[in-house]
Amino acid sequence: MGAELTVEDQPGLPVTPEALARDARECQDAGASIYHLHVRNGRGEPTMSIEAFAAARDAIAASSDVVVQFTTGGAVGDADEARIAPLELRPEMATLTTGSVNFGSDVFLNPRPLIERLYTRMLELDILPEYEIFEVGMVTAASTLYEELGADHHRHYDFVLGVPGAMPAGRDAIDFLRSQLPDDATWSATGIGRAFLDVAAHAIENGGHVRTGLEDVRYVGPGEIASSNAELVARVADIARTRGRGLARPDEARAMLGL
Ligand code: KMH
Ligand code: ZN
Repeated sequence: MGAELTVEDQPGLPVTPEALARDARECQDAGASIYHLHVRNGRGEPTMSIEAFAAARDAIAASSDVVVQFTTGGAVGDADEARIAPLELRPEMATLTTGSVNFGSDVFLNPRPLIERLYTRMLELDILPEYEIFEVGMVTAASTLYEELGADHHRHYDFVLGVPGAMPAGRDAIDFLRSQLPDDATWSATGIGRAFLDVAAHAIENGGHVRTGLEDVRYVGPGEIASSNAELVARVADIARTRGRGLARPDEARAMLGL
C-alpha cells in the first residue's frame, strides 16, 4: 500500500510538494473532499519527516480546500516516534489503525500502547482520528479506546479491505463491519486492488463514503496502470452520480465530521 509504493511501480505518484498540491486540486475538482497524505523524500522514498509533512500540507492548502488527513501508519516498520511526530503540525485529521494486522508478507504493528499514545496526542491537539479498520476486532478496539480515554468527537471509520492476509474486499465484509458501528458514526470503504469499484459501489449504495487512490489501487483494468489519484476519484464520483448520491464539498465534509 501507499507508503510502500515507488514511482517505478506507479509513475502517477505525486512526490514533491508541488506535485501533491496539483494532485489535491485535481482530486477536489474530481469530487474528493479529504486528502489522505503520505510524503516522500527527494529520492521518492517514504518518510515521516515533519518538514516533509509541513511542506506538503502548506502546498496543498495553497491550492485546494481539501481536509488534509495525515497518515500515522507510515510504511511498515516505521518507528513509533516517527509515526507520532507529524501530529505536532496539527492536521485536521489523521489515521488511527486500532490493531495489528498481517500485511502481505509483513505485519503492520499497532500495539495498544502505541495506539493510546497516538490517540491521546490527537485528542490533545484537537485532531480528528479516522479509525482505520483492517480487521473486525479493530472496531471493538476503537470503541474501547473511545470509552476508556473519555473521548468526545465524531466517530468516522474507514474499512480497508483486501490487504493480503486481512479482511477480504467483499460486500458481506462491509455489511458486517458497518453493523458493528455506533449509530451516529460515518464510514467509508476502501477496496485494495481490482475490488475497488465493487467496494465503492456497495459503500455508496449503503450510505457510506469511499476512499480511493494510488495507495490502494494500481490497475484500473487488465494491464492498465491508474494514471493519477484524480482518475480514481472520477471513477468513484461517476458511480455516486449514477446511484443518486451527491458529492460532498470539503466544507460539507467538515460539517459531517464535526471539524
Ligand atoms: N502503509 C501501511 C503500513 C495509514 O496510512 O494510516 C499503513 C497505511 C495506513 O497505509
Ligand atoms: Zn495510507
